[in-house]
Amino acid sequence: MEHIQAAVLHQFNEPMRTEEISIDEPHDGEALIRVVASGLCHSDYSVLHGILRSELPAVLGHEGAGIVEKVGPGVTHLKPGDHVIAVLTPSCGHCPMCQEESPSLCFETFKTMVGNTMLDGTNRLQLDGRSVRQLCGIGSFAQKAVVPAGALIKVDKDVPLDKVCLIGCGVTTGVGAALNTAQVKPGSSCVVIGCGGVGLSIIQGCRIAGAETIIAVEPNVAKRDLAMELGATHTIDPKAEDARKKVREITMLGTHYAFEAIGRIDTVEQMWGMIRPNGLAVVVGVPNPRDEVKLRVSGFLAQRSMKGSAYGSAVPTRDIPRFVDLYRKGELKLDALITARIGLEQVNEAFEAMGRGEGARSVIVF
Ligand code: PAD
Ligand code: ZN
Repeated sequence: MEHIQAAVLHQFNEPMRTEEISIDEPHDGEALIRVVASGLCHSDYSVLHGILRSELPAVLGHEGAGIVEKVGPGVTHLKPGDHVIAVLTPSCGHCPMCQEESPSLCFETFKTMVGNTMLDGTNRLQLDGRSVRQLCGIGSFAQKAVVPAGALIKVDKDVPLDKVCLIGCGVTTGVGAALNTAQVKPGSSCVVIGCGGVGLSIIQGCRIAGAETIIAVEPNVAKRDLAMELGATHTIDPKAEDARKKVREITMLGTHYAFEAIGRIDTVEQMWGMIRPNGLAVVVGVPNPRDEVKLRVSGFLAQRSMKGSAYGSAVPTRDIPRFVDLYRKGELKLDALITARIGLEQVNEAFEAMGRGEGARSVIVF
């Protein structure tokens, strides 16, 4: 057991406290990593505010990259010194979803993402004798983390971990939603509602797929500009204009694809009126999971469809190296997504800025 600094959430809607906690050795099928960098995602924000629930105390953070320090028994694909990106699915390989090659829906994810524990239901972090949860089985707002080894994907040592950490969640969620979930076709039209780290990654995925029209809907002007830089062809300020009407003006029939990347019910419902007959609306944002959406049935009669996207329908062993490669080729722009680099003790301020809709991605660099 050793001692590390971590940002610990004790109460919903209260700031996290940066304090010393203890971390155990990795158990069977786990690895201990030194966290090099971690992005801040809106899903952390939702836990912070009790919209997504977790047992507390907990260490949040699930968009991390680091260096392996120790591996537990039975781990053969990693060794100390390996550079890794932590991903949102442990890809157990034997549940029905993994067998169907849908590891983003791996049954074990319910332990790591809902329970915020390791796969055996326990945790490797303690504070004053109490067990501390790790968000998504990761908990990257800490100097070190024990993570299920299946959720660690090795990357080459020359890729900057303080950039590719974004591939751990937001980028894979966004690019994957366009390339895997929607399978955006060349020449098609897309609208993306919400241009934070996830929405801007969807825009990049649509551009990489060869979409001709990419409309970004976002109230923050700096992020509308960033959307244009990253591949959008049009932008809409939903505070100044009726976004649905404007999408219809640009595309006549509506778009082939729409993506919601905020996590609001009203914008999920709004997408339905933005897509054309045969169009596909993709729910990427995560509202309160108990909420319900209302869709007019006429949309179904025109063969419109709506589907969800979990972690960009990613197959991490295939997609993480693919996205790292796209970054290296300059096709996937990560540097532009990072609007602040911060220390662990600035994590609360950075989430306040996220709450105000400012900045694309903040990254904690250890
Ligand atoms: P973010 O807070 O960085 O970005 C949200 C953006 O939406 C901000 O730029 C806001 O300004 C903008 N916005 C707010 N209101 C409106 C509006 N009415 N119309 C248009 N834009 C608006 O969040 P993020 O990019 O980190 O995450 C976005 C969502 O994706 C969030 O709900 C998060 O929980 C979810 C997510 N889903 C998965 C998944 O697997 N499906 C994974 C990771 C994150
Ligand atoms: Zn996330």
